[in-house]
Amino acid sequence: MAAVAVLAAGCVEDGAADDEEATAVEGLAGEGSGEECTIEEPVPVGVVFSLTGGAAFAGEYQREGLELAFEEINGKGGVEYELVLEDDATELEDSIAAFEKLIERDEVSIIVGPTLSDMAFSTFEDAQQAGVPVLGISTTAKGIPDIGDYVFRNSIPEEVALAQSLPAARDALGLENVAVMHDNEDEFTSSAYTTMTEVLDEEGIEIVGDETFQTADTEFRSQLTKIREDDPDALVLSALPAATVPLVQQARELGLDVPIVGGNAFNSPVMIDNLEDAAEGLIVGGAWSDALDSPGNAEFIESYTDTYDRAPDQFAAQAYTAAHMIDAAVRAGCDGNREAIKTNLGQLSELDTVLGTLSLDENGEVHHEPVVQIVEDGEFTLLDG
Ligand code: 1QQ
Repeated sequence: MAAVAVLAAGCVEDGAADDEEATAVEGLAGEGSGEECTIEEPVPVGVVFSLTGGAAFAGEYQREGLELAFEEINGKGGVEYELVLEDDATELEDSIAAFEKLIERDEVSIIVGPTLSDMAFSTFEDAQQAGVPVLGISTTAKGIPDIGDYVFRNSIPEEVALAQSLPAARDALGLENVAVMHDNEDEFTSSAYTTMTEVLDEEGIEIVGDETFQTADTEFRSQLTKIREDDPDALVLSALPAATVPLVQQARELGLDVPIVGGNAFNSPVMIDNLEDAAEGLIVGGAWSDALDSPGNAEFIESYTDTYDRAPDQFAAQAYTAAHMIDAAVRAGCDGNREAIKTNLGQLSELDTVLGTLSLDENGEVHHEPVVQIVEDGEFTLLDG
């Protein structure tokens, strides 16, 4: 709350017609550059995660990863970041309200989140209209960066993850044909389904079964029975974890023992914890692995585990990376204002991060190497394709 008062006092209220100037805060424009940059006011960073509800499996890790990184960064001195955290409860209306609050009331310089693409398609549009930069860290659906020039993400799109994981799975398992199942209600899983069918087609893998369900479904036996009759070499699944857990359990119960291949949403310890033995052989494409030899990864895992008493996952790693990207952008111009962050975030190139060496292109899309993993003996292990 103190930050809000400071911000209001620091606002340039000269009645400028130009929105950029009207929202610029003098105390957020610093002196010096890079590691020597000092900024008087704390830089307000809005955060919208799904801390409760269906996507909390990711949201909690995201909160922890982001808070850890900003605590470490604040310790460096010169620039201080102040987080304003909102829970969207995995509900679209809550996500929209949280964005509105952060934009209008808290006057944050940038927003990190939301957790789901399902919400990002609306909330990023609002941020774009308001001229507030946003950094998605788990929004992987196709088309997110196209929303506008204030929209960035560090979460590799599902199409990149799948373009790597499906051929890797085919090579490792000798797949010739597969069945596909997807949640046709959620934006991300629907978008991933389209990508899956495209990649399968390109790779010459035949689709012998194709079934759908909805986000809140818990009963999948009728679709799985049909798929068992199709006798595929593997099941390719586009679902959020809440549906994936019962779906995989029911598949195994029905004797559908084929390998199951998925994307980003599967790269979570929730899968292994809930599925136990049924998780064996799951193949997941994604952005991060604890086995990655990326800059700072070992230190990140150690520091996270010491702080939270559990190991990080991909969602924590992407959140951790977001803080470092924001800090790099702020220090590049030594300016914590919205416009400066937008400009400098857009120029990030070859940044060393725990996800690997990462760049953003002119569209705000992220580029780094995806990873493919398989669950073996209850652990994610890198799969060499
Ligand atoms: C998206 C996703 C989800 C799996 C994040 C939790 O990738 O909604 O785009």
